[in-house]
Amino acid sequence: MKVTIVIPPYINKGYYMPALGVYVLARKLMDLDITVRVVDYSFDLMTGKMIASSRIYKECANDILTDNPDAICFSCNCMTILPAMQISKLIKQTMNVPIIIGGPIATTSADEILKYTCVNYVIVGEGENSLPELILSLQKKKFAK
Ligand code: B12
Repeated sequence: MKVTIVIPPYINKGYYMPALGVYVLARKLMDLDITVRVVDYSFDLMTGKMIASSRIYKECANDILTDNPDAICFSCNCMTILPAMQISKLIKQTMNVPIIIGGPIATTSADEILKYTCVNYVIVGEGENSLPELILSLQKKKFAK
């Protein structure tokens, strides 16, 4: 099972720190022998590896799909949820892979996020227990509610 966790692109050059929650979740999944890739497009924007342009969401979608993940998780706040939705729509045009949204905005606005048809699951609150449970359910093809 290959899982990609995505930090969407958000430009705020002087205001970046690694997302602790994402790495905690990655570790939890890796402890279950799940292969995890973390991509941080906010970091890539800050360092200049990625350039802000009208093609940025397409570039992110293509990059996420390079290793053919079995599930894609987005860690989102109020600034990164819309980039995540743009990227998810492009991903779904290419591949029907489960898309899971978590992070502070998932906790405050789960019902709104579920209105996007490109989203399969929203996890509310801390993800240490619920994300591994969901990924294991997907692995066993027992779809969680
Ligand atoms: C430290 C911090 C920062 C730091 C580091 C941010 C970072 N990279 O994580 C800095 C100063 C850079 C920052 C910036 C911003 N922040 Co800030 N920040 C915080 C703060 C104080 C703590 C975050 C933290 O580390 N928590 C501890 C970790 C372990 O928890 P966590 O990140 O939330 O992750 C857990 C869950 O959210 C969940 N989860 C997270 N991702 C995922 C993904 C999946 C798939 C799943 C299932 C679960 C899941 O599981 C994780 C483990 O339990 C919170 C307030 C708070 N008390 O939480 C605000 C907070 C997250 N920030 C907020 C905001 C608005 C911002 C900015 C947008 C501000 C701005 N205008 O620029 C920027 C965004 C930067 C970016 N690139 O996205 C808001 C978000 C509100 C919302 N509803 O979205 C918060 C909640 C503060 C608030 N009350 O307004 N922030």
